[in-house]
Amino acid sequence: MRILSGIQPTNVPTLGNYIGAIKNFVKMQNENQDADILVFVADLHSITVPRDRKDIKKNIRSLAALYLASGLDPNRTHIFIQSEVHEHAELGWVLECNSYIGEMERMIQFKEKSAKEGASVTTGLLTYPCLMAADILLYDTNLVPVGEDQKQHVEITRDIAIRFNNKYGETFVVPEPMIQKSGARIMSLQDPLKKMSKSDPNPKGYITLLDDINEAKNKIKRAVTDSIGIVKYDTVNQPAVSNLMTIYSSFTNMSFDEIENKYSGLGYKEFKEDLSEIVANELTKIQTKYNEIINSNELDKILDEGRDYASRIAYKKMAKVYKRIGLGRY
Ligand code: ATP
Ligand code: LTN
Repeated sequence: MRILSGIQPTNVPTLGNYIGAIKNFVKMQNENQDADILVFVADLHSITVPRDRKDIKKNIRSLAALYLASGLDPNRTHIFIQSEVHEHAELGWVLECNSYIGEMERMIQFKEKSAKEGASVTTGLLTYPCLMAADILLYDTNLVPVGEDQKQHVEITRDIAIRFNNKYGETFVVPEPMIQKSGARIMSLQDPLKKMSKSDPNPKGYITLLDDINEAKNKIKRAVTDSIGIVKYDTVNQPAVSNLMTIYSSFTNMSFDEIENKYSGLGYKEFKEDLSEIVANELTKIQTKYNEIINSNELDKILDEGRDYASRIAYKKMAKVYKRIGLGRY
């Protein structure tokens, strides 16, 4: 079985990315000893909107180090940078020629992001799901661990794979998304109806894995709640507290019932104090490891190994794709 996922190196990953995606990669790594696992830095994806060169460079290395600091083990998981395996872009093009503008325009993320960009929507923002499909299909991926917002992109990947197989003969494995029951959609700390996002213009809405520890604690303490005053998991009437409980539960493995019992009769203050300590402990652990890794040669060795491993698989698949279509001299 093969498991694959990636994250865009836009800004530093948030608690949402950590709980919805990275923690899940680590869990799958530790629970599936026989699986072949690839996790990459989706740098080609990060240029669908304009980015500063220096930021891209810094974020790529930083994301790779955060994967390791979060518990990905280079002896178990191959970590690489997407643009260093050129077949991603090549297969992306082929899949663009096997998908339709109408289906790309229906993607929720395209609708949301293009609305934000106004007049300067790039073609890449529209065709992005074809590149994501290429990332997945190049490696005969069975399972794709992602947060809730990426489900639609894995579904379109399935559609494209089935369509290609029907047209050219069995070429791609049809993948399944792997989305956790709890924590797949962490909400903003300032607006519980909005997804926590690393590109939110208001930094109080999110905590990144590299935030200053005191600042992170303050963001929890100042997170919006409601006037009901009871720690209760009720996403309809108490979405903000429920979101904080999801973060609490994800870091402590306590159930919502257990958390409700622990804080029964107490207000939000105690709950938030405890949660801010829990988050601070988790961030401190990650940041300590991150600081050991970020400037090491070890990181480059790991990324070289990951690139070489991924390239060997991607090269073969690409030759098969060209052969099926009739391109080149295969
Ligand atoms: P951006 O704001 O730059 O679009 P993002 O914060 O939405 O970024 P992505 O790089 O698109 O992050 O996502 C990386 C992974 O994290 C994906 O698997 C995505 O589903 C997951 N993810 C993103 N935001 C959340 C969230 N708020 N809760 C849970 N999972 C999330
Ligand atoms: N589009 C994803 C990142 C991503 C990805 C992938 C995830 C790019 N390629 C392949 C899983 C599999 C996002 O989070 N924005």
